[in-house]
Amino acid sequence: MQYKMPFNYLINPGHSACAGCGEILAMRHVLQIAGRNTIIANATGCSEVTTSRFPMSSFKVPWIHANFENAQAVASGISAALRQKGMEDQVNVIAWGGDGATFDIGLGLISGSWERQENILYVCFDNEAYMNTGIQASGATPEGANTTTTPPGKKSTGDDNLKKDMPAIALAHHCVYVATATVGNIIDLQEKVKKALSMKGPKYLQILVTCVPGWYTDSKDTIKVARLAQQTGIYPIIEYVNGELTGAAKCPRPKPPIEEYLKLQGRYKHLFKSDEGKKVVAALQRIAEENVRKYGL
Ligand SMILES: Cc1ncc(C[n+]2csc(CCOP(=O)(O)OP(=O)(O)O)c2C)c(N)n1
Ligand SMILES: [Mg+2]
Repeated sequence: MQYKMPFNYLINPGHSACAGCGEILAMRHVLQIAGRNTIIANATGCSEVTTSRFPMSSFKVPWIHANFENAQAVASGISAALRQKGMEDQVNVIAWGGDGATFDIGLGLISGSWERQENILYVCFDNEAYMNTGIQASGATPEGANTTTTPPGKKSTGDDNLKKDMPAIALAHHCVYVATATVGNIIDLQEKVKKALSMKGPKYLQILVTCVPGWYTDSKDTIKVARLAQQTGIYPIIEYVNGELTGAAKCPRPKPPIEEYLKLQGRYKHLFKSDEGKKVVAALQRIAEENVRKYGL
């Protein structure tokens, strides 16, 4: 039986994402801007398993399951087929996936496609860990975060690796458009999707998406936490067109201290309980200050 839905989203409700999931919110807005003439190749992760449980799908556009590592390679094939049919300018090709799929597992195939300068928008939903499989640390996990593979304890303050600078990796591949956004500013996110899709060539958009169970946040704080990531300077919101910095979201004055961001998230709770932990808080504050200096925030 078909129900008549009272809304017109290209991702229907009825998916199984958590209440307060930042990722599903970002996906919905990317797709609303991209519109119906879009084909999506989706890397395995929460974005996929919450929306496409057989035999159902939340998507109202052509959507293809890819493996964890090869969404961009699937998109390469779609893009080549469209070129062959002379339809390249009529259809948006988007590959998307989580930070694990992007920063780590799929990076080789993303790199090859970028090298070939293919006309694809790659969107990374960055929730800073492998959430779908139970909160394992990825290359996007920030220093100090508690994940199931970086648990804090007597000799550990959580993850002790620095977050990879993925936008810099995209820039090194001469992507025509490279930007970051958060679910804390949907208008900015939408404008970036619009701009990216107006350009021909490889595009990279990285969206910070709050994860309620993985960050141990309250569902009601999803937007607030994402905004604080930008406002504290820890997650710089930047935009590059043809390699030139064209946008950088300014921090408010006075800038909120990093503690305001960290204290809303259980994944950083242990940092406030030991001297070693407080050193990590200070290190994160220094990273935020360095971002402010580097991008003029
Ligand atoms: C080659 C391979 N390794 C591991 C997995 C198991 N796996 C599926 S999704 C996933 C985690 C996804 O993390 P991320 O890309 O960050 O997306 P999120 O779920 O956090 O949105 C893992 C480890 C897999 N499907 N294929
Ligand atoms: Mg993830």
